[in-house]
Order: sequence, then structure tokens, then C-alpha cells
Amino acid sequence: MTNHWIDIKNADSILIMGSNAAEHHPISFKWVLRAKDAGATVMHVDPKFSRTSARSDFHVPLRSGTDIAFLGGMIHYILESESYFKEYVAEYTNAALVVGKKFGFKDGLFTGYDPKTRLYDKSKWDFELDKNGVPVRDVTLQHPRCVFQLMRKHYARYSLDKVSATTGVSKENLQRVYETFAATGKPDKAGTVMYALGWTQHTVGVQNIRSAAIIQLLLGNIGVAGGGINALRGEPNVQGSTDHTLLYHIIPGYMAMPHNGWQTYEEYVKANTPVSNDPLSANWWQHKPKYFASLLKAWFGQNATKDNGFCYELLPKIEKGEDYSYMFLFDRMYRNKIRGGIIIGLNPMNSVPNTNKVRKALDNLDWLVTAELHHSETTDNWRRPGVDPKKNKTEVFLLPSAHRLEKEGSVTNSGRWLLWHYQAIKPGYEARNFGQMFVDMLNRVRDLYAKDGGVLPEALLKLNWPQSYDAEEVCRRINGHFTRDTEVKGKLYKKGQQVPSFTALADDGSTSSLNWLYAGSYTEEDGNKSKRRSAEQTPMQAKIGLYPNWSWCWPVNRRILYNRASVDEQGRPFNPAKAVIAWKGGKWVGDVPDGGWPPLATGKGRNPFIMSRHGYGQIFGPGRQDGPFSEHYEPVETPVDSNLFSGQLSSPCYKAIDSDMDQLAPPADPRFPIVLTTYNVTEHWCGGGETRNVPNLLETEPQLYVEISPELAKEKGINNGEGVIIESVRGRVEAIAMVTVRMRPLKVHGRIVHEIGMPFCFGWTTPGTGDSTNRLTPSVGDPNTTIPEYKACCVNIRKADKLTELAT
Ligand SMILES: Nc1nc2c(c(=O)[nH]1)N[C@H]1C(S)=C(S)[C@@H](COP(=O)(O)OP(=O)(O)OC[C@H]3O[C@@H](n4cnc5c(=O)[nH]c(N)nc54)[C@H](O)[C@@H]3O)O[C@H]1N2
Ligand SMILES: Nc1nc2c(c(=O)[nH]1)N[C@H]1C(S)=C(S)[C@@H](COP(=O)(O)OP(=O)(O)OC[C@H]3O[C@@H](n4cnc5c(=O)[nH]c(N)nc54)[C@H](O)[C@@H]3O)O[C@H]1N2
Ligand SMILES: [Mo]
Repeated sequence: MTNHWIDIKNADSILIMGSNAAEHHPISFKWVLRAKDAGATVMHVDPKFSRTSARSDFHVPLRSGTDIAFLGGMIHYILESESYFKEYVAEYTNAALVVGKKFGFKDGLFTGYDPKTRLYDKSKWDFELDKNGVPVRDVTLQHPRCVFQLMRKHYARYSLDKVSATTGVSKENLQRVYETFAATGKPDKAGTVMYALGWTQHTVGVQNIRSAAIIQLLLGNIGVAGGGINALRGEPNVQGSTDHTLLYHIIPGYMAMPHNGWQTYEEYVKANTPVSNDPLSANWWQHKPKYFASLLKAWFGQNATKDNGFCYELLPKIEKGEDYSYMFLFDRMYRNKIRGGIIIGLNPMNSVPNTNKVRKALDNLDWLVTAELHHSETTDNWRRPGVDPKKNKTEVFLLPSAHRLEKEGSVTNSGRWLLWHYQAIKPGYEARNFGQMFVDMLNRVRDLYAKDGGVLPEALLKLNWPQSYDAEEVCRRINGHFTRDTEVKGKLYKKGQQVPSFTALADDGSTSSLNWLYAGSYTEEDGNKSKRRSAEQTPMQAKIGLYPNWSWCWPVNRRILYNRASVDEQGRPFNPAKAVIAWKGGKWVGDVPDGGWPPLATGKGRNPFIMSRHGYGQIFGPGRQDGPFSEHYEPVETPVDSNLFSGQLSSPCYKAIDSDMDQLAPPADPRFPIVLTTYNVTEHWCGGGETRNVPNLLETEPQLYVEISPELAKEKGINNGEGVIIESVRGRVEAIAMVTVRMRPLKVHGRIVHEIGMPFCFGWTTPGTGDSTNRLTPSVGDPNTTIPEYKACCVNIRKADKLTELAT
């Protein structure tokens, strides 16, 4: 989230799109309802009517996978009606920047596309620089190649007619949402966007969010109270786990994963440190070498020195261009390229797409270590229905895990707040937590390497690895310390003392920190700030519900990101009634500002978007794999055979897996005319591995069902409560029909398209609960993140004569 939970109450308009916030983020909804009570309009745009829709002012159903068309129409509307916040757009966003002559867009493709590699050459989208290397700008926004004009031309195609025919949303409903949200383009109004999986789980997932970013920048809604783009995160601590990295392409603090193209520390640093010649640009990532060197120091301790590149060469490196996300890992397993695996706290045999294949893939392992609370579809894959366990070669170890109530540690919430989680009870029997398991396991591996040697033993032996696991100690290391006596702003810190903030981190070996973003969370002065529970605040902070002494948030306790965009060039809040920061008496008051420089008008300021190279909010986003502007493409499996916006049907860059078990239905396949979307439910958690073992939850939601409209039910001769079979080109599942007006037939391309919805929390292990919905979903993903397209694929549905045994 750019903002945080409490801040939602400050919004005048709330667009919930691609999220069922009331059911899956109930805490967020408390603040949504506060905003509503204060007069805000709440809108829910979602294929399915849910509890979120019920508490919104209005619900607008749309066809899954058409959000860019919907949002492109909104961008068009904002520009045509001149609802945008002109001063903000011209000064704070890159709308005024002139794009180079090589950039172009034709029939669904941007310049630089190579059909062989399915990749873009992004250098074709560079900004024009003057002779000093500073971007050329036209603040009148008239230059034909300035971002503003390119954007206007790009989205001019998103007319109400085309958007309506694509999304299935009536023109009246489109107009209603556009008008309501665009009204927040005034300086004293704010609109927030709340999204989750309905936007991300698509082959255009990142561009869905980019569309929202463009809208929010046009309306001046970034950096302000009640504004922002708010990703409602999922699994407990998923925010913390991405910050500290459970992803293959980044390392802690959102730095790039080293690959074989960067063999030395110098090569890595050169390739990853952006340069800006614009004196107005803070270009914050110029400090990356300090964060990276401190991270390597934390990893390799005193073995890491400036002279040996901080042991960079000992890091394992991925192959450049290879994808190591789940779908591709299971594909490698399927191809017999992986011998063993460790799966902890994850139930991929239920939660990864096309589980028909991933189950087979797991059979190919020689050994598998799992750690779980219960037996799951993954721990017990070797004895799944229809397979003979005797023929399965995998040796499976199941380690009993401590439950989260039995552990202590920090959790980072969606608003980036770090909160200490206390242990309630001690783990039972032999159960242990993940940290203990890993620290001990690696210590044993290190002993073996020390004794027997092996390939590159130093990589493990030189690690600064603890003897035993202690959550408090890990948090201290995450913050980081000085490795020698150092003076910061007149204060002397002794060797071994905690660094006060990331501004103290250096690239000379004098500091160690496991994550620069968390530097300041555990300091010499205040200890572990995730435990802070003070409601103290200034009257200005009280107006917007900002509690700076309650827990701590990254970065540097800044509660609303990009908050320097909430003030004018003199540092005066655009909306004084809900000011986030203000320049008063020669200093900033309110929230922690994005950098302490004085306001821009002093001539000593910096542009507010300090993390982007040129300092501007990115309406034009040249860093993405699939284009600097968003563009509507159909989901990979689509019920239509054309795209009303171009000749390019699906994303030209989406990721797919080519195997004999990864079939995709061709466009408008008459065998699979119905759109399927999948989702979570209130009563279960994700793949259900945990909650299906809680009897009362299982009782409330005992088996797999499919939500279908009365119209489709009639067409197919299906009654509420009857058994049905749902089939895609990859597999089939059995479920109970839930006939409900919550799903609506939609008019798309002039005809009726039906959409059905299914939860994915059921599986074969817990008796009587039905099969995994992910037998139906395809292994295709977004080109930037490889997140699978769980939210839209094509299926058919028919009444079952009788429900058979679960298929293998
Ligand atoms: N009770 C409970 N809470 C949970 C979870 C749980 O399982 N149970 N899971 C947690 C996790 S891990 C996560 S990631 C979050 C997920 O939180 P959400 O994202 O809210 O969960 P979903 O139900 O997957 O999807 C949200 C909505 O997207 C809609 N949708 C589907 N396709 C589209 C589309 O193409 N466009 C639009 N606009 N909407 C679409 C669905 O109809 C659904 O209402 O919730 C977390 N909270
Ligand atoms: N079709 C479809 N598929 C989806 C999605 C969708 O919307 N549609 N959503 C996706 C999303 S957002 C997510 S997050 C994934 C979730 O996918 P998974 O992470 O596979 O789902 P969970 O059910 O959360 O599985 C976690 C397992 O960890 C166990 N567990 C819980 N606590 C602990 C613990 O402390 N220690 C250990 N060792 N184990 C523990 C639980 O018993 C459970 O079996 O599913 C994805 N799959
Ligand atoms: Mo999730």
C-alpha cells in the first residue's frame, strides 16, 4: 500500500476493483465504512456480487480479464472531461517529459517488439534528453511527443462503446463510475483504489495496476490522505516476505537478484545503479551500492571486505532470462530436471495452476522434505487417489511445524507497518518453527562441507550464520549495525551498535544490514520498534489518523508514500483540511516527508517521486516488459475471437509453458464457451490445507461448489444443489451447483457471455470435500511477475448423472 489501513477513512471516493475486501480484508473494511459514513462513495467493480458489493454504494459486474479496457475508458474520460489536476500532472508526473523519436504504437504493439523472443527492446521507449542528459520537458503539455499527448492518443481509442462491448458493463454503469471517481481530481478531494487478486492474477496483471497508477497520478491522488494505490496483501506477512524476499528475481530491499551476466560486485553495482543528471531529481536508488554492500556484509560478516567485493562472487547466481517461479520450477520437475525439494508452509498440489501436471511433476523427485501443520495434498501426494504408492519413488519426510500462535517474530502488514507477534503457547511435541529448522539444517550442512569439502565450500562456510535461531536477533540484524566506530550527524556510534537509519549505511564495509528498508526499525535508542504501542500524535496528525508512535513502518516511518506530492511548490498542502505534511517555520511537520529537502520553490528542493530516476510519477512507465502504457489484451483463454482495440488478441509477451500437459484452448473455442474465475472464501484460507482441518469451518463450507447464474442454469438444465462437472481443456472437476444472481450473464461483442465462479480451497485429503479447482486453470503468466492467470480461463459445465470417484 502507498497508504495504510486507517487512512482509507480519509477518502471521498473508493474504487474497490479486483478485491473482495469485506471478506478477505475485513480490517480494511472497517475504514471503508468509516469513509462511507462520512459521505464517501464506495464502488465495487467485480464479476461477482459479494459482501463487499452489498456494503458498497453500487456494484458493477464486468467480465474477468477486461479491467484495462474499463480503466482505459476511465483515463479517456478524465482527459476528455479535463477532470485531471493540472498543476500536479504538469509538475509532479512525467506527463511533460518528451519521449524519444523511436517510440511508437501500432495495432496493439509498441515499437521494439521481437516476435521470436516475444520480448520488447525497451530502449525504444527512452525519454529525450538534452545535452546535459536531463529529460526534455514541456510543461504546457503541448509537445506532440510529450507523455501527455501520447497518452491522450493512446487512450482515445477507449470509447464507451468499445469498452462496454468488451467488458460487458453497460454504458450507464461505466459513466457512473467514471464520473464519481474523476470528481476526485480536485485538489481538496481524494480517491483511493483498493485492489488484490482480481487485478494481479492475469497475464496483464501488472498493467492492470499501471492503469490505476495513471488514473491516480492524473487525479493527483498519490501522496495524499485518502488516496493512493492500495494493494491488499494476502497470506499473513506476505508483505514482510516480499520485503525480505521470497521471490526469485529480487533480494531483500527490492534489489535485483544477481545473475550470471553480473559476475563481479562492480558489474552488479554498475548495472543496477541508476544515474540522473537532473539536479532536481533525488534519484534515490543512486544509494543502492550502500544498501547492497551492507547486505553482503550482513551475509558474509567479517569475511566481506571492500577488496573482495564483499564476497559477491560467492553468491549463487541465476541464469539471465530464466524463470524460476513456481510454474517453471514444477515444469522442470516434470521434465526430470530436479531431484529433490523442500516445501514448507505451501500446498502447491492444490494452489498452483494445472495441478493435473504438478502432481505428476512431484512424483519425479527422489526426495521431498515437507513441513506442515497437517497432512495436505502436497505432503500426501504419493498416496493420492488413483495412484499406487508402491510405484512412487519419492522418499517423503514430513516435519511437524509450529503453528503461528506458537511462534514469535515480526509481521509486516499491508500498510508496511512492522508489528511484533508474540508467542501464545509453546509448540507441542516435536513441532518446531521454520527459523529453527533452517538454522539447524544449514549448520549441519556447513559441518559436512567443513569436514568433507565439496564444490565451492566457502559459499556456505564464509556465511555469517548464527549458531541457533532467535527472532529478536534476526530483527536486530535486519536493521543492521556499525562494524567500526562511526560518527553520524555529530553522534558517535561504537562498533557493534545499531544503525539509526538507512541514511547511515555505507558502501565501505563500515555497516551491515539485512534490509536497508528496515534500517531504523530496531535502534540503539528505541530498541525493537515493532513493539511500540503509543497513540501519541500531534493535532495535525490526529486529523488524518496518523499514529507515528504506534509500531514502525518502512521506509523511515513514512506512513504515506510520495507525500511530498501532497503539497504545492511552496510546501503548502493542496488539501489543508487533511494535510499529510506542511512546510512550517523552516521545517516539515506531519508525516515523515519523502526526503528532508526544503520545498521546490526554494530552489533547493527535489521532485517528489524520489524513487524514480527522474523524480516524476510515472504515467509513462518504460520499465515494464509489456509496454509503457497499459493496453487491453484478452486473457489467454478467451470466449471472443477478436480484440476491439487492435489486431493483437492476447498479450504479445505473456509467459507460457510448452509441455504435453499444458494445453490451451484456442480463442472462442465452442467446446469451452464459459469464463471461469476463481477466488477465496471467508470460511477457508487459500488452498484450505489448514482450514479444512478445523471442523467448524469445514462444516460451514464443506465442499466444492460453483456459482452460476439462473440464466446459465436454465440453459444447461441445472438445478441449485445438483452435482455438475466443470471441464477445461486441461482437466475436469466435480462440484455442487450454486445457482445465484450473484453471477450475471454479460453482453460481450453483441452476444451473451456467461461467467461462473469457483473457490479453490478444496482438495482430496480431507474427506468429502471435493477436488482442486486448479485442475482447470492454465499455466500462463504475466510477463513481469509470472503470476498465473487464475482469474480467467475458459470452461464448460454440465449436469453430472452421478458424481464419480475423484479422478487422478
Ligand atoms: N477469509 C479469507 N481471507 C483471505 C484469504 C482467504 O483465503 N480467506 N486469502 C488471503 C490471501 S492469500 C489473499 S492473496 C487475499 C485475496 O483477496 P482478494 O483478492 O479479495 O481475493 P479473491 O477472492 O481471490 O479475489 C477478489 C475478487 O476478484 C474478483 N475478480 C475475479 N476476476 C476478476 C477480474 O478480472 N477483474 C476484477 N475487477 N475482479 C475480478 C473476484 O470475483 C473476487 O471478488 O485474501 C487474503 N484473505
Ligand atoms: N485458482 C486459484 N489458485 C490460487 C489463487 C486463486 O485466487 N485462485 N490464489 C493464490 C494465492 S494469492 C495464494 S497466496 C496461494 C496460496 O497457496 P498455498 O500457500 O499453497 O495455500 P495455503 O492454503 O495457505 O497453504 C499453506 C499450507 O501451509 C500450512 N501452514 C499454515 N501455517 C503454517 C506454519 O506456520 N508452518 C508450516 N510449515 N505450515 C503452515 C497450511 O496447513 C497449508 O497447508 O494460492 C494461489 N492459488
Ligand atoms: Mo495470496
